[in-house]
Amino acid sequence: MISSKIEEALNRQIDLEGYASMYYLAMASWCEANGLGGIAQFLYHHSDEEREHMLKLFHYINDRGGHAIVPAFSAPQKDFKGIQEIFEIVLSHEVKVSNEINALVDLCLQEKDYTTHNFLQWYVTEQIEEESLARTILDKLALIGEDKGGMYLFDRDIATMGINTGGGKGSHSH
Ligand code: OFO
Repeated sequence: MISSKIEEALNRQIDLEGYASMYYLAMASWCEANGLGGIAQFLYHHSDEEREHMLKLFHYINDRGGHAIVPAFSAPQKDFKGIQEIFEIVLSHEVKVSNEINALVDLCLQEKDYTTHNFLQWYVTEQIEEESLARTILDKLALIGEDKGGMYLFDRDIATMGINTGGGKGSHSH
């Protein structure tokens, strides 16, 4: 049985993971509408992964005697200046999620909830991967700069990059 304090905190995490899924979906749609099919594919996949992260929390809360709640999501922005802005938002959102996960881990120790602490380790590892993936992409974009040919190749290559490294290992282990 989880305490109501932990239940509330996990429900807040549901909100963050679900919002990430919606936000990445909005980004995917913008890319698809703007002829960036590869990046769109990567972001659609990333959005699916965030939904999986959210669902994992639903099952955990309910299995432990709590009640997982579907939050109201505010609509994410629909227009973006470009790819650079998109991946800057991705990185800053992932950093925020990592901080929240760390705070949750801390709360579990305070509350002596070692089961939830153990459950959260998967998220700790996942966040390291996600932050590093977003940083790698931003580094690549900085190298490409205004080079149209480079962007063409990037759009082609990133489609598979998402499948191989976008948390693939971790996300499918449950
Ligand atoms: Fe759920 O890993 Fe990103 O936010």
